[in-house]
Amino acid sequence: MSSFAPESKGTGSGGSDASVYDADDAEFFPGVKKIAVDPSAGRDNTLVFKHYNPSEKVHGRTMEEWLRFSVCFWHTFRGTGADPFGFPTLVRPWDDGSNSMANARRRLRAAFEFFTKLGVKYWTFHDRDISPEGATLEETNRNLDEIADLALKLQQTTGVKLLWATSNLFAHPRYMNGAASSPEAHVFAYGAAQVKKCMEVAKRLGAENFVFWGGREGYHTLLNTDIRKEQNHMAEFFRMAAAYKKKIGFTGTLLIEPKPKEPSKHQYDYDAMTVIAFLRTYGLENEYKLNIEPNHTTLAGHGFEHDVVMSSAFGMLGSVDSNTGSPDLGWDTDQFPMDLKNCTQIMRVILDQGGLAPGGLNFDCKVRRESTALQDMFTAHIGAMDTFARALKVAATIAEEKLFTKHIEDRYSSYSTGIGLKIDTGATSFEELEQYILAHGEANVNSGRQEHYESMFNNYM
Ligand code: XLS
Ligand code: CA
Ligand code: CA
Repeated sequence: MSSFAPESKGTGSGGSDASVYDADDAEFFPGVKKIAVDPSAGRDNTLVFKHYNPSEKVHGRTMEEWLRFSVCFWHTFRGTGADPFGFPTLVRPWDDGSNSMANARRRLRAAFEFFTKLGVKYWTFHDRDISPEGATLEETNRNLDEIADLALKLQQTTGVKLLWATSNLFAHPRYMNGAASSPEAHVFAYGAAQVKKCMEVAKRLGAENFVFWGGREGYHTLLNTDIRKEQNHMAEFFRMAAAYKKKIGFTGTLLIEPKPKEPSKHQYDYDAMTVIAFLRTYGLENEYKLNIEPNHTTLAGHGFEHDVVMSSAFGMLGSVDSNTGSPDLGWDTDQFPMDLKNCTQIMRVILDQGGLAPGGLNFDCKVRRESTALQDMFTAHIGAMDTFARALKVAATIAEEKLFTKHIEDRYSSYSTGIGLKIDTGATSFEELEQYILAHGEANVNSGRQEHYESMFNNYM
């Protein structure tokens, strides 16, 4: 691979000549060829795959089939590196910083070149990151339709598919008090109209899923909030979305993405079990599954893989926003997942449930604001894809050797016979259990052997 164009490196004042990228044959990442697979490449070459080989078979399927990687549009093509303390640092030569339709088209064409060179088969977007909001809903919808036409054309020429679309119901000031949980009905209606249109576009682009993330569906103070009314309204919103999906014949899976806080102080979709309880409370559990983001799981005070394990155990794991937080920070840093042990825990669940399709591993991640070179966009994704490829292989070995399975079976074996089997199958009562203890006396409790299991897990790395 040759080097990138000089203007792509580092910060700068940004593309006053962005229109050169309007030409049909414009290349956005000059010098980058399709990323190669080369396990023998040097350790300091982070622009090749050393482990991810899409056609390689692992545990009965190709890596591409197990991993179903997706690039998100918002961080990778709309992220600027701005933070509450600093101005944008990620200046892309094709992006003139404006909200024009020409800029939206350039970003989209750059994105599809990126997906293709990286070798990823899926992408994801929010309606408002691919096309600008207009002065009225009619104008906004026209913009979205025009960009969706281009997206469809780019999908057809590259073969890249849409993993999921979602509506941004949190950035516009109208949503400051929430959308589906807004105290104002007019705002609720606006959110519904926006999702209706986005779902139509998702259908047109063949989206395999549709995500709802409710960053502003929560509260900042209970002093002004009717929490039961707000959640009743959210349930109505989700009921109407499921009904509209059926009405238009959209076949994608509807997914709710939990997060405990940020930007709301308390978000109603707190974590996997909260969302599952919400869905069951309102009779929506057959219409929705969950999109789990490990960074959000850790913000909820759980371990990295907790929500993936929980939602899968209850048949509700639909897709994964594969990213990570920083264990030493308490907010949503959306970093690329580079930790082999963490990713192995995720892949064990995915293997155990027989795959994630129609969901996937969506990189809801952003390069650090200090990672300003265009090639950082590639190395970040390649590094995470290689980590997941290794994790898949380790998880496959764990599944095939069945050591953990056997240990866990042994640990619960007292439920396979006698009184244990009766408990397990719901065939006993408090009276009978009391008689059992009177007859058998004190319990003899076994060691949990946590360190043994941790060492065993280490032995696979
Ligand atoms: C924000 C969420 C968001 C959803 C899509 O924290 O991760 O990006 O994935 O709206
Ligand atoms: Ca996410
Ligand atoms: Ca996040």
